[in-house]
Amino acid sequence: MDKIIVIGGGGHAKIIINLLQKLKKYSILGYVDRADKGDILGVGYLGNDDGLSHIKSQNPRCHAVIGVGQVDIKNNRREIHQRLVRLGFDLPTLISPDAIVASDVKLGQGSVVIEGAIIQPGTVIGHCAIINTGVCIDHDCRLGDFVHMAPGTVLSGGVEVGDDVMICTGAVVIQCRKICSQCLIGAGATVVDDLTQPGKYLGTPARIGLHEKILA
Ligand code: JB2
Repeated sequence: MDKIIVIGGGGHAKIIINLLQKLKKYSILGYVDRADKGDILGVGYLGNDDGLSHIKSQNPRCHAVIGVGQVDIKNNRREIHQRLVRLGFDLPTLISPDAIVASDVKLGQGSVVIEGAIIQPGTVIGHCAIINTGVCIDHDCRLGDFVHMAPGTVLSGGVEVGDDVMICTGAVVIQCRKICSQCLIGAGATVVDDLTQPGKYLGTPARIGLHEKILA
């Protein structure tokens, strides 16, 4: 069985470990974090990121998964990804056996699809995306890299989402709309227009946040 380590030891890491345990495809060596968070679902702490190079040299074919999640546009998932690639780790695509993913859907390296998510035919998703619990992505959507779709979010058919977009819990995007890179769609928001300017969009219909207007 291939070995894998989990980066991070918080809430998202717990979801990832649960998924790995269901997949029964990898032997989980442990998790790395800035601090020891104790055992997570029976998986132990391996130290901080300084030990990654040693772990890789001892386990040359070990894979890695980013278990650090995201609640804002700014996050360090890209840096973590770069560090892992530099050290030679491969990041597999992980799809929960309890998700429904159409056979022609394309998912980039390091993307994860969590329990209850549904992804319909024709959809293409970049690398290191989080398609979280109960997400619904309809046909022919295009999602960039490092997108996080939080639990219960919905994209209707033909939606395009750029890189580094965070769609917060329960938000909805109607069909064929385009969201540019570096946007955050607030919890429960409804996107009915194309969003062409990076920023935080809130409410129904989703409008750019007051803070972003002042800065613009
Ligand atoms: O560079 C890093 C690093 N940055 C943060 N390397 C390593 N090895 N670990 C890192 N961390 C660790 O990730 C932090 O020390 C912390 O233990 C963990 C983040 O945990 P937290 O529970 O705060 O957030 P999360 O990222 O696991 O989950 C957020 O995003 C998810 C998608 C939460 O808000 C969840 O509710 C959400 N579902």
